[in-house]
Parts: sequence; C-alpha cells; structure tokens
Amino acid sequence: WCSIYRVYQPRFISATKMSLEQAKQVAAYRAVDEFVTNNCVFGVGSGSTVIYAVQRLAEKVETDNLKVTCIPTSFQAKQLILKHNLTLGELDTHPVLDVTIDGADEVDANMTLIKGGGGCLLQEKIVASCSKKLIVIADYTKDSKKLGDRYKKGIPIEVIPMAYVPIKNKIVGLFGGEIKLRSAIAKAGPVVTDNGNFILDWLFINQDLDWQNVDTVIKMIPGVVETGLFVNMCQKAYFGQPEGIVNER
Ligand code: ABF
Repeated sequence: WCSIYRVYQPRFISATKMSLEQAKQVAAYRAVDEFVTNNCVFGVGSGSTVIYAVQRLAEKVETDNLKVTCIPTSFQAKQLILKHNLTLGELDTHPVLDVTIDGADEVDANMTLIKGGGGCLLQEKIVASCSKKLIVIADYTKDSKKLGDRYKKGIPIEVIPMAYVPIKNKIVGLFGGEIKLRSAIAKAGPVVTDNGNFILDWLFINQDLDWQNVDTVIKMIPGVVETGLFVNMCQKAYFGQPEGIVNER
C-alpha cells in the first residue's frame, strides 16, 4: 500500500477494477479526513469502500494521536476495527455517535439510499439512526437520479425467516414488482444475516414511489425487521471518480 490518496495496483487487476478501487479509496479518505475529530464516537459502516475508510482512520489515529471510539455496523466492521487495533465500542455505552461513515448501493438525487446489498442493513440503520451525521462514501457507479437507475438488484428487506412468503406476497400485492429470497449461490440455502434473519430483494418497477411512505408501509408488515431504504438519513455523499477526484453532494 502506498501513501495517502494513492492506491496499490497489483498487476492482475484490470484497469476498470482499478479505477473503481481508486474511486472508493479517494471518497473514503476524503470523508474520514473531513469528519473524524479527536474524542469522536465513530460509526463504522460495512462493505468494500469502508475498508479504505478504516485504513485511513487507523493512519490518522496513529499519526495525529487521536482518541476515537468505533461502533461497528456488522461482523465485518467489528473485524476491521479489531484488525486495525482501533477502540471498539458499543451502543450500550455510546448510544449517541458523532458521525457514521458507510457505503451505499445507490444514492438518488434526494439523498435517499438503497443499502443492504452486503446484507448488513439492519445494524447499519440502527447505528445511522443513533448518529448525528451519516456520511456516504461510494464510487461513481452509485450516484443516480432515481432509485433503480443504476442498482438493479432491488431493495433489500430483512425479514424473520418463518414469515418470508407472506411478506413477499404482501409487498408485491401493495407495490408490484417481484421479490427474490436472497441466496449466496444458486441452489444453496438462503443468506442468513448477522441477526439470524433472511433477506428479500424487492425488484420494484415504479421508480416514482414515495419512498418514505413505502418504507413505513413495508415496516408495518409483521415479520419485517428492516428495509434497506434510508430516507432523510444521509447528510452528505462523496462519490469517487475514475480519475481520482471526488464529487460531493
Ligand atoms: C454497505 O455495503 C451496504 O449497505 C451496501 O450494501 C454496501 C456498499 O458496499 P461497497 O462499498 O462494497 O460498494 O455499506
């Protein structure tokens, strides 16, 4: 790994993959540089872009001698915190966070997010809801006008396993589209989340729905634990570009 804002480039990674990785890294580094302060309580998101954020956080903690308490949003995030010897905290002792930096699958023009492609939406939403600020870091492919323009896998919905069929039918009955039970590999069993639940991926058709209302209505269905719709939660997004610059919104 090279120094700040530069990316290690193994020979076997294609140019496209490289530009994506570079885009993720510049966005993550920028967000950490702007939002991490001494004594802050910091929510650590999940996904591949967050790996760069934790890397940068660890550098800053070391070089600037900062005290930062990190609250994880997933098993992956907890492992990252421990790997970098950062201070691990929990909501029991730190119920209010200064900032959470997390990835997203898609960000629309209103800053509504689809999250949960990596299956961590429930803990991500809990931690975000306890944070004074939620900052998204992403590569340029996540920046869209309307949900569904770019992310084609639908909206993830975490559900209690015994209820997945009725929930599926109710959502399709209410809003249309199609729903798939997420499984890791074809013919393998369903993906089980960090919380022991299943994930439904809702391939919606109507891109002009009122997402706040959709989120509220879906969450009223018994057995739904959480949706991957984050409405009015994100204050700022950084989108790394292939050339290594960062667009902010
Ligand atoms: C998490 O990781 C998610 O909510 C989202 O599904 C995903 C984004 O991952 P990546 O940074 O790998 O694109 O933040």
